[in-house]
Amino acid sequence: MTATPSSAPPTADLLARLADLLGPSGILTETSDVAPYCTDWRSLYHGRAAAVLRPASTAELAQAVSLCAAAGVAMVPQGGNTSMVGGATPDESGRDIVVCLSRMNRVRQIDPLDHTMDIEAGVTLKAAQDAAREAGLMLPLSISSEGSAQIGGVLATNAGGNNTVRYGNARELVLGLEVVLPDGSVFNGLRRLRKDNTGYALRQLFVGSEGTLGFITSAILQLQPQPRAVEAALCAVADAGAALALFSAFRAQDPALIQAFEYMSGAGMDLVTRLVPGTSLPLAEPAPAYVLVELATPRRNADLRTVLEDVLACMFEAGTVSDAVIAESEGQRLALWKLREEHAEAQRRAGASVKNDVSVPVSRVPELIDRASAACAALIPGIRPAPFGHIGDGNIHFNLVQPEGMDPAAFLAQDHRIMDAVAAIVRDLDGSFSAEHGVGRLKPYMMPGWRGGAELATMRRIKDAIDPHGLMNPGTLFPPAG
Ligand code: 2HG
Ligand code: ZN
Repeated sequence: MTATPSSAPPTADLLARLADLLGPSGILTETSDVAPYCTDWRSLYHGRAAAVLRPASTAELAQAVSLCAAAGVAMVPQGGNTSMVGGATPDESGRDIVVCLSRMNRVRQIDPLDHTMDIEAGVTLKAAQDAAREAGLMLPLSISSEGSAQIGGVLATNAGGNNTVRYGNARELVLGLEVVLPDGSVFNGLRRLRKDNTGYALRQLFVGSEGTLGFITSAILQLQPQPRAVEAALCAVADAGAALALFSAFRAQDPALIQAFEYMSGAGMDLVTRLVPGTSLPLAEPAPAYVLVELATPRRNADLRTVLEDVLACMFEAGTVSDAVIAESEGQRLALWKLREEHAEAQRRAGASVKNDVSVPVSRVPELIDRASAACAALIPGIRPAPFGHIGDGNIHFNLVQPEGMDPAAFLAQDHRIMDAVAAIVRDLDGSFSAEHGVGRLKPYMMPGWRGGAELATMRRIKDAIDPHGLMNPGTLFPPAG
């Protein structure tokens, strides 16, 4: 069933019934209204859709899904449309219906004793973080697209990001989940229990399922205490090996203090400071590579600054760090983060780029960067590797910017060659071809080689059991069965 989605085009009668059910704010059918939902933000995919549904409640969504399922119409869940892999874009058939939960955007409750947040799928991650902060707590999930990304999509893709090193991926934050299943029935697992050993942890099946098993409509998320002290530093290092030596030094001091540990190449930083207005390097001179480290603690009277300075002093002495700047104010801390968060935007401004969101065991990151840089240079002379990312988790965005002056389309036409060359090295290092961005429509072709055999077969059996007619997000995650 996963191979050949046998979906039907929606009839005028179905669209009329959906319009009756959802009201004028709940459905878009004009081509110009639907168009923005048919392209991903990277502009890799340009699909078509018969309509966009915007239900206002779980009950409305459940009824709409029942109608679509009875009519055999395929549905594409879309949150903030920030997928890196085209995971929320309809195909070109024009038969799919896009479903957005942005009207379901309430933070229903924050429990200060349970440290939980009861939240609907359409809330942006940024709004969820703000709500937690206002309640004196912290939602410890942070990604570059948090201003647009919505909780439903963040959970459906098991987002990672800058704080995974301390708090885990989105998966680790989910205590409970409500899901509308592909037949319109509702799985209400909105429990806030830390201990609940009553069979399969179904919620975890939907986290990371990329919209192929149902619609996540709301969740109970685990919160953390709000940090009282935060310290951030940008450090100049020679390479990824030195970055890992610095990581080890902070871990040896106190792993519980490390809130983020991010790597940036000199080439990537150079693109940011040249192409993104309002950025500049706060160090005396450019370095081959950089680390942005952030320490945080909720403890009163914690002297984080001394911890940071002590570790950096040792690392200066050892020659691991050649220069560093510590943020002296919240404004400076945000300016350091801007240098990191603008990497994707700077690369977009530099022309076409090919992204490899890969992970390897942390210890093997230096080898990954060296070998993949050499392999890509041999493939396309002048190609510009700009690796950066969550080195503390072994997750590097091994992105490659087109050679100066090359036709962007000619560069992108080589994307599979580039991705395959990097993937071969990642495989050799026991890594993964997608650490946090997922599979989407871009990478299903890699699934048989990496997850084939019993693993992919089991995923297909789960898909077929929950979505027997292949109506949920067709073309995503699964390759055509051969
Ligand atoms: C990040 O860490 C995102 O900033 C995006 O995962 C990375 O542009 C990218 O490849
Ligand atoms: Zn990332």
